[in-house]
Amino acid sequence: MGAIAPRCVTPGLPIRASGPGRDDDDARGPGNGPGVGTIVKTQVKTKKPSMYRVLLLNDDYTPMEFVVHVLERFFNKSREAATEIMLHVHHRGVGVCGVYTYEVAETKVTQTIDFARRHQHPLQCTMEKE
Ligand code: TYC
Repeated sequence: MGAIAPRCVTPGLPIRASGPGRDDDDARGPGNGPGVGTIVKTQVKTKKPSMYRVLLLNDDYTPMEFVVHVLERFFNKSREAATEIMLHVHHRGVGVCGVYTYEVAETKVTQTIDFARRHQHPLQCTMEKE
């Protein structure tokens, strides 16, 4: 099958088909005669992904320095930002490490909990829809 050469058209304006085998007749509006159709622009619908907050929970046993390290390592925080988040969690009980799409958030939660377990710390991490 031969490819159809693209034409330069203005959406909404009548276009006259040329030659045999024309196929523009089916979207005729008032005033469009034979061989004249109206280009209808196809709506391309895009959806923004849902975003999820990753939360760190306080506990009495995980060392502060370990929490700072987790925030640097898995959440790409600077030492200063990591320390601020860690202290917020220490004082308030819970804090946001970052906001991500579902699969990224899930990965970070798993990485954090696994890493804490391997170091025998009870640090807990969870996620919630924004
Ligand atoms: N509360 C812990 C301590 O006093 C420190 C800590 C901070 C633990 C944040 C967990 O998510 C956490 N050693």
